[in-house]
Amino acid sequence: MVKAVAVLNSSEGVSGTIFFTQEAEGAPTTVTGDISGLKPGPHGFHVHALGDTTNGCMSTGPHYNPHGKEHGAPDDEIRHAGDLGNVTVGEDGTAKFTIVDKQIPLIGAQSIIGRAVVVHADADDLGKGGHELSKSTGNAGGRVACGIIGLQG
Ligand SMILES: [Cu+2]
Ligand SMILES: [Zn+2]
Repeated sequence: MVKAVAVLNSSEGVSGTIFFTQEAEGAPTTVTGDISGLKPGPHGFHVHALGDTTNGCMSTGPHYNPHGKEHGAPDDEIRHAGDLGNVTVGEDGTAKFTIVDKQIPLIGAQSIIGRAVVVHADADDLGKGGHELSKSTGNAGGRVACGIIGLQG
């Protein structure tokens, strides 16, 4: 089994830790997260292409997209590999979630190790909002927190 972790950093008071596990090559990856300090409601949650935070979350690049597809929902055939949809934040400003996904391996050529997870200010419209940004970012607003995905022992 391969394990990874991302500790979220934020200039807007958001904190959290995201854990990733993959049992073997070709198996789905399980993502478990705990985030606090967000406004209640849905927030876009993605793997972005780069593990570069030299300019905060802005320098993590676009959504991880090794297959050159348009933005979509996690269950869509047409989606970026990094499209993990939304996490839902409760009235207390916290979210606890588990996501199982087949397009974000920790093992192999398309590993997400060294890339970044990003939490957005607003809901991801999953490509269906009709906004000019829907097919690229889901129009999910600013990048309020991010963390580099690193190997864990
Ligand atoms: Cu994003
Ligand atoms: Zn996307």
